[in-house]
Amino acid sequence: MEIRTVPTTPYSDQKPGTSGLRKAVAVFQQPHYLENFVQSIFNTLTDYQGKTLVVGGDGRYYNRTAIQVILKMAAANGFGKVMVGQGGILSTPAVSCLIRKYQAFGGIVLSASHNPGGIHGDFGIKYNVSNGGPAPEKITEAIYAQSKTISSYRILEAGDVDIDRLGTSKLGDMVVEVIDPVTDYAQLMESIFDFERIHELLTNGRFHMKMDAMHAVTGPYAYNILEYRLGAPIGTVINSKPLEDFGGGHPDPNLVYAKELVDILYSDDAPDFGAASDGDGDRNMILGRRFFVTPSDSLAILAHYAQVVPAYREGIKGIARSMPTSQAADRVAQKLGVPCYETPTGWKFFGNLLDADRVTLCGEESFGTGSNHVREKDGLWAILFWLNILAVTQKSVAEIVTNHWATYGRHFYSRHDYEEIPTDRAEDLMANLRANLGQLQGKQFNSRYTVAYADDFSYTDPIDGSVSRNQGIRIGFTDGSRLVYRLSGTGTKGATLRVYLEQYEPDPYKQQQDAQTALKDLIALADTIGQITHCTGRTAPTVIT
Ligand code: G16
Repeated sequence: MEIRTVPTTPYSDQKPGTSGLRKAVAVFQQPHYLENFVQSIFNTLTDYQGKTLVVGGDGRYYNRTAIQVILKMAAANGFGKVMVGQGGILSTPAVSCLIRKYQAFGGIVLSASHNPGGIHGDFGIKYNVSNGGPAPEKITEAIYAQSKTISSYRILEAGDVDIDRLGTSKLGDMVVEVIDPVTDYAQLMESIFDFERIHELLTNGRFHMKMDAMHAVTGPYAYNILEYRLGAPIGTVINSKPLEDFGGGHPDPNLVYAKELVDILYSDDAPDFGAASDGDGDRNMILGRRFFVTPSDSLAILAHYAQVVPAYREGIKGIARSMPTSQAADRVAQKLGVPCYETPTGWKFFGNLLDADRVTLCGEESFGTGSNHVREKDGLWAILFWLNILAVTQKSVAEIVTNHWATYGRHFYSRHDYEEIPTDRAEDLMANLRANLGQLQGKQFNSRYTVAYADDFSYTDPIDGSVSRNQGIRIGFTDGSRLVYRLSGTGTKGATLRVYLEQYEPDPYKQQQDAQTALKDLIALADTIGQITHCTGRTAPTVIT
């Protein structure tokens, strides 16, 4: 088998976003596009010769094609071994688990996460480092720099590897091991949670749940863990077969896109518990009977109950949340006497804090929660955590959440997304906000809202001192309310403006309102300050979560 060095020319648009490079499939299908990016990754790495790489994806269209290319390029670039999930399947948290367990050099995850898939959908690729987490900014910047000057890539001239059959084969000098995608991850979950108590809950005949895998990667994991290992009734996991186009759906577990599950949980004979996860299995949505748990509240509640879970019995070291995530978790951290860190959006910012053992739990408003067990957010982990809490407390989801609000106060929270707006308009809106920050300080908008601070969030990593600027406009009010504006780093069409709204309510009698009603005045203020309608021409958001 011969190693070929193929001449190529750079593409100018290979800058990784919040989570890797995400583009329409058609973009990835351009000549050498994928190869350029993969070689750019390899060019930034040192001392990987002979070492192991983990490769897998969420099963979306182009996954299998990309894996064959990556295998041949890994062999040509000198990796010693690639571990690949059978059928090309590996969830994002499973990749993180495998890198850590087998001390691999790194991993490549093929996914555009919650973005739609299929031939007309999106594809994505991200590199994870040896701690199992997403490459930090200095590496993604280096990959981007490589992609702008690349002139050739290396690939092995060889036939395709059979990735559907478990076992080991050779590709040139490199070993390819096709592994079961689920086993190692399921064992990790078993080592964290009280499987006996969860088994009792799921088989007592009184408790009912549904888990929507949205035809994405979590299906085989959820089936194995919930139905096979924990004994939940067959049919507990719906839409469990991963499909290349996610069955035409949008594998984003929120109230809009997980409609089938939401309808079940809001029906007359709704089960007690509902959960969904996204394309690559790292996000989660938690529902009770006719009850939605915001991801921000979920993080705070997991932190409050952490000690019911065997792995966290000794208590947690600290919590980290992304800046736009509500401050509900901060209150729990304060009560527990542990630190709470505020990081920019993107799971990669949690890696250093987890490695340094400063935090145990992390979470984001974007339906992501996780812990120090891996270095990615983890959808099924969050679902098992909730089941563990429900099994131990024997309370309903609604009781748990409303008790939490009564104890700590409620952080009313919502995110309004304006999708596919022209990029120049979105950038103008942000530029105007930035330009006006100085004038906002101290300004009063009505009897309730006086600006306490207004800034463009900047983060200095407490471990390595690296600084990340321009991470979103924060406007905080004297009553503790907040407005945050930022542009998404994961969209692939135009720009997506995200407006995050948060308001604190300590009075239990006022906590039962619907969030949109409670936030009504703040929503209006977001338009006044951000000039959203004026700049975008939109009078309403595309998605409200
Ligand atoms: C990714 C990141 C998350 C981030 C989310 C939304 O999630 O890993 O940290 O919160 O995108 O980012 P943005 O607001 O920039 O669109 P995923 O699940 O898409 O990989």
